[in-house]
Amino acid sequence: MQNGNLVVVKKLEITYFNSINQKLIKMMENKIKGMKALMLLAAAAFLVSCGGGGAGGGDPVVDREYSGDGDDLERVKQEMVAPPMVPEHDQVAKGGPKVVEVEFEIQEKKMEIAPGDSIWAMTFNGSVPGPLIVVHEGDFVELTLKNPETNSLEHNIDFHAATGMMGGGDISIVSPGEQVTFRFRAHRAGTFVYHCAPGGMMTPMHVVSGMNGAIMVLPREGLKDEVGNLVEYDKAYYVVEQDYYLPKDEDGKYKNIATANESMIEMEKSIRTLIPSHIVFNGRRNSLTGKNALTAKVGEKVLFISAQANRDTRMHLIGGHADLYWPLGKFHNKPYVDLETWNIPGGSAGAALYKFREPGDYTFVNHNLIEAIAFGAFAVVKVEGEWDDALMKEVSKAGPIQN
Ligand SMILES: [Cu+2]
Repeated sequence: MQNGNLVVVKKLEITYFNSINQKLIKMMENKIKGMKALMLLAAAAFLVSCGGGGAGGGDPVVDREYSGDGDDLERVKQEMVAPPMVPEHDQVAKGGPKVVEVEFEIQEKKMEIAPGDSIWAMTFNGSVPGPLIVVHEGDFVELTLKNPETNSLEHNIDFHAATGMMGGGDISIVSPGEQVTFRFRAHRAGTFVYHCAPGGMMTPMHVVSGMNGAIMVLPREGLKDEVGNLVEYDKAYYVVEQDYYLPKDEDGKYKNIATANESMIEMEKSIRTLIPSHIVFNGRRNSLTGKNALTAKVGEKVLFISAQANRDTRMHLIGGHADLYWPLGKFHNKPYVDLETWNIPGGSAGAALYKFREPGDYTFVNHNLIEAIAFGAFAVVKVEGEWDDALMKEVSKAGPIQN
């Protein structure tokens, strides 16, 4: 019996261990299958992310090569318009790459930036920011920069969208009475800052005197949403934050400065505080409010192109969102969705798209609310259309508390 029992026990043990082993083997197989599936999923996700965000038709960014200097390409002239407007352009490129001719005239001028406060501004084409340039990936930008002899300082331009020669800064230095022309290939898609960079302390001083702006390089096939479909905007606005550092006199009042040269001497001290006196949108406080407010209609998709050439900022549309925000303004990155606030690091430009769904006044702010309200970094978007209860409904108006 004992032997028999032993045999039975052994048999049972063996059967038991076999079944355990089989279970283990099954689990291992399932795990491997699962891992294989996960690996396949990850590979698919990687390919999708490349497809949605891969640059230049899937070529790895670091392997891209270029040929031709643009000499034989079709030429078109782009008429510059003052901010917040953007120049006429196609969202999807028609035909092959072109040379897009752009002309900037540098204007040094006294400019009021808040009631009673003025700065000796340095500008491209007379506005702060300078005008937005819009081209397509692969186009060449051919800029003619004119420095009239009525100006008193040397200037140039550094395009963050350009490659080499300090973004063009080294080959675009112009003294009063001179002009210069250079060309660069816009070979990276996205929104990019440009600014004056004459060297040394002159660089930050010219930038915080208003000499900055942005260029938008659209993918030739247009913008893609988060699932890779073409997304077209109904209108675009160009809203740029500017920090100013107005020098003060012994009484703490802003100095009334007579010349651009004097402004540079005074500002060398005030910018070192790192504390702006004014932070505004499009050059001056209330430049985009009241009768100058931005406008849109319910159902319209609006592209907001923003920039800050010097400090970090954070854009926020009170009562709205960004449906799409291309990370750091670069269109071959898959757009983020559903944003409340989007960052613009100093020295960069950003792009966000929003479809307005309710009418009303939306305040577009730098969501450091102190910088928005106390310093002036805000704009207003007036939106017309029908109210939609599906998104918000006023259930009862404010009244006495009911028990
Ligand atoms: Cu300059």
